[in-house]
Order: sequence, then structure tokens, then C-alpha cells
Amino acid sequence: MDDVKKDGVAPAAAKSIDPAALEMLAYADECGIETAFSRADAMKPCPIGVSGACCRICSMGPCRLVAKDAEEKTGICGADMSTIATRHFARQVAGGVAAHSDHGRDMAMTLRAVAKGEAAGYKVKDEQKLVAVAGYMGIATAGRDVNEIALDVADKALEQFGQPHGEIIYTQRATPKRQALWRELGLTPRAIDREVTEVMHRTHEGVDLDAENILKSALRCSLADGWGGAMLSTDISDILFGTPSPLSSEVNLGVLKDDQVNVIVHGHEPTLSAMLVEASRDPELIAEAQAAGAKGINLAGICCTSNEILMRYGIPAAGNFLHQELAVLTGAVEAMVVDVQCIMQALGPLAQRFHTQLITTSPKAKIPGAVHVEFDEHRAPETAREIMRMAIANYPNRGPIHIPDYHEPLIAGFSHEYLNYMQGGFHRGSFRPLNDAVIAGRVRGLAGVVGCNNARVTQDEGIVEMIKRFIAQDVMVVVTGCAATAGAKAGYLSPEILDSAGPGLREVMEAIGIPPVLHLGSCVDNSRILTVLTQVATEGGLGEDIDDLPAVGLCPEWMCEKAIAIGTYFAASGAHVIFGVSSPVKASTEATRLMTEGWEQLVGGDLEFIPDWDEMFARSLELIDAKRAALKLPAYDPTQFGDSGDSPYFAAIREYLAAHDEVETVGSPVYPLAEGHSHDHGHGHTHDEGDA
Ligand code: BF8
Ligand code: SF4
Repeated sequence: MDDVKKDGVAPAAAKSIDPAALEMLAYADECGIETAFSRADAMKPCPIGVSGACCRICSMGPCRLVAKDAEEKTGICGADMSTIATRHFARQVAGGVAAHSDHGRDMAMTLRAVAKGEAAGYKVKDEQKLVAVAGYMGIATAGRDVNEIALDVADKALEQFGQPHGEIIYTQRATPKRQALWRELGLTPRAIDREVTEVMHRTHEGVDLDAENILKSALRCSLADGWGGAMLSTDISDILFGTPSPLSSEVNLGVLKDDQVNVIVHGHEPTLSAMLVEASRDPELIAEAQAAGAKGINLAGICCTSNEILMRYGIPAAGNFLHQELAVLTGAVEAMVVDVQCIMQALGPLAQRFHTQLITTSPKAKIPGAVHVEFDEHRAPETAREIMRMAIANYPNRGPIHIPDYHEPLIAGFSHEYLNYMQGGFHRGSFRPLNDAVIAGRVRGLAGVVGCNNARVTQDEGIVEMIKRFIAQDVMVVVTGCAATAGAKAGYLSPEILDSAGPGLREVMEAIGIPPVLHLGSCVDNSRILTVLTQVATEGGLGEDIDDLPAVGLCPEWMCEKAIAIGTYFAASGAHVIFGVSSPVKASTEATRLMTEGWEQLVGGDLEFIPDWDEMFARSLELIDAKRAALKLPAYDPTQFGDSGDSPYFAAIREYLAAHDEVETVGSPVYPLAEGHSHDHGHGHTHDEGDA
């Protein structure tokens, strides 16, 4: 199980564990086209920057602290390694928080426009969630009109960004113990924009020069994301587009159709893509597609926009971060519609080599080589139709196509609300069955496997290895973001996977009626994991706070600043977090110590970087078992639970999937096992499931 590609160069087989990716990379070579995979081979990471030893904060530098005695050296201003490394780290946190939270702000702006009747096409879809959110915010709901409540919720959400006084209101959703700890340590975030600004200020040349203090500001800033911007984003998306409940769909490049107009949405926001879902189902537009010679319109997603519309509409996922170029390479994508975040500039020149129209839609994100069709929530349906027509008009321009025939079934759509319901019904929703299972040792612990792809490591390998090993060891897994897509591509989000779970986990999952690997959504939906962990911690029997739980969070293939922000807010919330790839503070022994032992003492959680998969897994189990021991729970013993019978629940899903093999629309609820199931299982696939 190799981890980081040695010297930045990987043998061909190590680029991905996904056969669709390998097929497309061979095709790229044939066509003489470069991708992030080949560019990663050609460009080694800078050994100084990668470890946090380079400071470019002022123009006396960049100062690079290198050589054996690097940790005794300083930059021109005297900044030492710990300052340089933590200052850079804190700026990464601020960058990630800014990205998630600005996305959250846009969601709040959309909700405001909807409430004021200025956003045709949208409405408050989930009134129950609106009322729940109003409750968190102290907004009255009794006898009030939905839009009135929605306006107050939107305004309260927007206040969180710039309020001059007070604390971010959602921090009150943490356990009482956690809230008290944050207050005592001065870690309670005050306003989202303020925390980002303050980190940028403190890390300006010559301000905060104490690594421990810099890291405290990073912790506080990250909390403005997890319990602020990201949590608001999740909540408002649920209000506008519906709180997810499980549904079935498909994943990987094989979801593209050779005889349909393929439109891919890529990025992070659900606003425009939800309108594109409607446009893709519009009979008038479908007729236009048919007039252009196609059989219909096929919408698919990449990255977290994909997760947003997969979770709520069952739109299939074409892939994760490293699949974006590969999708264009198929030659079968009429339009790739992007909004913000994780969009490679390489798509511009790449799309120009194919007929694919790259369409940017956010005023914040333009790309050379793309056509810009600006999205405005005040005229969203028109924009979606305009984009759809551009794609249809482009269909006759197709050249040769190459769609790899790999697509896996998956179940997605687990929300905190749904899990609660699943374990006790509408009126008595709880986490009691799960807590009891953890206490008894049937479930050894909980793991979140989240985050990106990274061209410096074998695509999907770390993510899938962790999922596979965890469930075999009776650890229940939740996934989000590109990690969820990776797990799905390898078959770990299909009902079949219950067979790969350990006996205790299997028994519990059958009893509750949920799979062992739960897709909780996009990266902003990591906030759902905070909510779940908080409820598990307060349900009883597993301590009082997140740092008592036998749980770990892993980000094996992290790539961007948002991942760093997420890892930091989980640590600040009391979770043990392990990242792969490489440590951005590796050059500083002191920074590394502060973020591990130091943070554990301070907040009960920590952030470790372990690039080797075997070590990452061993450390995860060690952390889980140590928490079990601290709670005086019985040690995990896999032999005490025998094989269980086949769950009627999963048998029903299997039967349903088999019976609806040729149905044509997209996405369908699995609960109840209703008609209208959508994806086409028509392509035979050759993917070995389960053992990728
Ligand atoms: O926000 S996992 S590569 S797509 S950053 Fe980006 Fe990473 Fe994917 Fe989703 Ni999250
Ligand atoms: Fe060098 Fe200090 Fe300037 Fe950083 S802030 S570049 S360490 S002089």
C-alpha cells in the first residue's frame, strides 16, 4: 500500500485505483493530452514550501529556512520556524473558512431573495427545517408566514458574518461543556468575517509572533466555519432544496451517455445546479435536444455541486476532483458548468481541444477559455434554460467520444435528521440504538472519512483503504465531499457492501436499517458530522462531549485550504483528526507538537499528519480504542458477535434496484421504495466491487 508517490513521480498503475481513471489516463496519453496526473509527475513539490519552511509574508523575503540547523535559523525579521510554519497554516485556515463561509453567505442571500419573493423558481422547500433553524436562532415562528420567518432567518444568518458584538449563535449547538471550554480559552468565534480578518491581521508581518497564540487564532477562526459559515450553508441549503433522505443513484464517468446531451455541473453551490436539474427535465428542452439528434438530456456532477444535487435529487456523480479533466476528455460533455472552488484552470485550454463548452457562472470565478453566463438568483430559471440551450446547440459539434464503461450504484442522502428518524421515528428520534451499539462493542467506534483527491497520491487509494478497513473492523463510517465519491466509485456506498462489514457492525446496521458507510453530503456538510457527534455525545453513555467519543476524522488525500479549515474545526471541537499526504508544518517540531499534544491538552482534539495508510489506520484504531478504555467500555472483541441474517431491508433495496434496471429518469428516493427510479443500469460494468 504505497502512499505518497516517491519523488513526486508515480508508476502508471499508482495514479489511481479507479479503473475509469486509468482507462482515461491511457487515452490521454494516446491523444497527447496532459492532465493533473501527468503534471504532478513533471513537477515535484517544492521541498521547502511543502513543509512550511518558506515565508513570503513581506518583500524582505521570501525567507527559506533550510539545512540541518533550519530550526535554529530565522528569517530577516527574526521570525523562527514555528512562527513561519504556523503563520502560513493559520492563513490556510482563514482561506478555507473564507471559501466555505462566503458560499454560506450566498446561500443566505438567496434565502433572503426567496423570502422577499424576488427569486422566481425557488421556494422554501423544507418548512420543518426552517422552523428548526429559526428555533436555533431564537426567531419566533408561531402563527407566522413562512416567508416572514425565512426573511428573519436569512437576516440572522447574514448578521453572523459581521455582527459587531456577541458570539456566533450556532456555537450554542455544541455541548454545554464545549461551549464553556471555548469561552474559557477565548476560542468562541465572534463573527465569521471578523475571525478571517483577524487571522489575516495577526499573520501580517510583525504582529502575532508566538506560534501557540497564532494557532489559537486559527482554532477560533476554524470554528467560525464549522459552527458558522458551513453549518449555515448546510441548513439554508436544506431549507431551500430539502433536507436529504436516502436515495439511490450512480457514480463514475460511465454515467455519461453516448447518445444524450451531457451537462456536467462542477463546483460547490446548489443554487444554479438545482435549476439545471429542473431544466434537464423540461419536456420542451428535451424535445429540443431530440431535434438536435440526441435522445435526451443527461445531467451529472463533479465535486461538491455534485454532492449537493446527488443528495437531494439523485443526480449521478461523474466523479471527484481528479475526474474533472477526465470528464472533458471523454469528448461527450456538451457543457461543463462551473461555479466556485476546486475548479482547475486547466479546464479552459482542455475544453478548447474538445467541443466542450466550459461555462463559468459566478462573478467571483472566471476562467480564460470559458464562456461566462452570470448566475443571478433573481433570474435563475432563465439562466439555467439559456445554459441548457447552449449545451443542446453544441451536441452536433461532438467529435470522437470515449466514455469508460464504469458506473457503480450508490445510496446517498443521509442527514442528521434522517439518522435521528431512522433510529426512533418522527416523534421519538434519537441516537440511542447507535450509542447502545457502541457501548456494547458491536460498533467499535465512528470514523469520518472526508476530503479531497490530491494528484500527489494515488487517487482514491487512501480513502477507500480506510473505509474498507474500518467497516471490516466494525467501525461505522460517514463520508462527505470527494471522499464520498471515491468510496462510491469503489462500491462502498452500495447496499451490497454490508457483506464487507464486520459481524457486529453488520448486525447493528441491519437492525437500524442503514448501511455501514453513510454519505452525509458535500464538504460544507461536514457540519452535519459535528451535529451527529454532538448528539451522540449528549445522548448518554458515551461521555459528555465530542472528545469523549471513540471517533476519529480522517482526510487521507487533502488538497486545499478548505480541508485544513475543516480538520482544524474538528480538532477544536474535540475530535482526533488525521490527514494524509504531507504536513504543512512538518519543518517545525514546535508547531507539530502544539497541534498534537498541545491541542489535545487544550481542546481534547488534535491534528496529525500521517502519509502512510497502514500507520494512519493503526493510529486511528489506537485512538478509538483508547477512548473506549477511557469510557470504561468493554474492549472491542470481534468474536463475540456471530454472523447475522440477511436484512429484509437490504434485500428489498437489492430487489428494487434489480427490477428497475432500465428506467430512464434520474434519481429516486429509496425510502419509501417508490416508483420513479431513475438511473440507467444499462451499461454492463466490469468493475470488481469491494476489493478495489
Ligand atoms: O469541498 S473534497 S477537492 S470538491 S475541497 Fe474540493 Fe476537496 Fe473535493 Fe468539495 Ni471539499
Ligand atoms: Fe522573511 Fe520575516 Fe518577511 Fe517572512 S516576514 S519574508 S520571515 S522577513
